[in-house]
Amino acid sequence: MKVRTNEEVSKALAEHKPVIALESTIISHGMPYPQNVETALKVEAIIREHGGVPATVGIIDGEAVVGMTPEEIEEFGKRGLGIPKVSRRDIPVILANKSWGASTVATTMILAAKAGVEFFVTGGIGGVHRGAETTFDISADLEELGNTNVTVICAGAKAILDLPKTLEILETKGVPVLGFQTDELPAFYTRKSELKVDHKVESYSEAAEIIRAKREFGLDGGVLITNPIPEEYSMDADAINAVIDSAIKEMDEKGIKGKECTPFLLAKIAEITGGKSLESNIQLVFNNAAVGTEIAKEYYK
Ligand code: PSU
Ligand code: MN
Repeated sequence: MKVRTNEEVSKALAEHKPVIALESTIISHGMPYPQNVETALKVEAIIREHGGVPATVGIIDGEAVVGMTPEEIEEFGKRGLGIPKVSRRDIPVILANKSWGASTVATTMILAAKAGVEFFVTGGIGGVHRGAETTFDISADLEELGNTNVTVICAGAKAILDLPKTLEILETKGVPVLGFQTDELPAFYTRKSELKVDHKVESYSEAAEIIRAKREFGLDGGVLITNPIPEEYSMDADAINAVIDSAIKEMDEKGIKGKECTPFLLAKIAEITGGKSLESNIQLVFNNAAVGTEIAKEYYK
């Protein structure tokens, strides 16, 4: 399969410079317009300031793209939920129909790996949903992390998920879960979850060495680096958990299922918190972009 990369990305890959993939579902389904576009463009700018090359990923007219133009990013943001959210299972239909598709974490990893991009920065990953013991709703992101050779830098996973079960699946799939300067799994809006990561990394170079060890040994699959939200933007745990509980209750009452769950919950949480959660969400992505690019720089040194 052909993946379209732009000139800047192709050149950086050939020269073993740090290229950082970014997902498009966070733009179309994760945030409202126009903050989604502003955030996506600012994240690209932060990556450049730190000496990396950003590559926003998605599917455009049936073409897999690793490195969108600002105009394409704007289009993803404007069309929002009008663009289908594309996880691994959806890729063939979108390619065959020559349509647009917003890449989830799973799909972004697939396209990044095909282009030869090792690093991918985002906000939060999908995981095991609460109640998965009856619904079987487990994000394809976890399967992808188990199989595909991409390092994902995120702020942990939202408490809309069952975090202990998410960690169990990651263990089963053989995914190292590293904490950047923390031994506790960050829970997206908050720095803490009372769950331990596999290993605390103290520095960018330590993280880079672990990724290199996995690649040199030929162990296929991803590496997950969890980076806590900066203290000044972190939310009160009890308050945000109450919001999450009520959002999940409304989702169940409305009978929302499957791929609609995560976008519904993200929008509901932003609505209930009056945009406060959105501000935290934006700031943690900025922070991940900075940390992810620094780790990538160490990796390519
Ligand atoms: N979690 C977030 N923000 C997001 C998502 C998850 O905090 O925007 C998006 C990502 O694209 C992720 C997807 O890959 O939702 C997971 O959806 P699902 O649970 O349907 O696999
Ligand atoms: Mn799901």
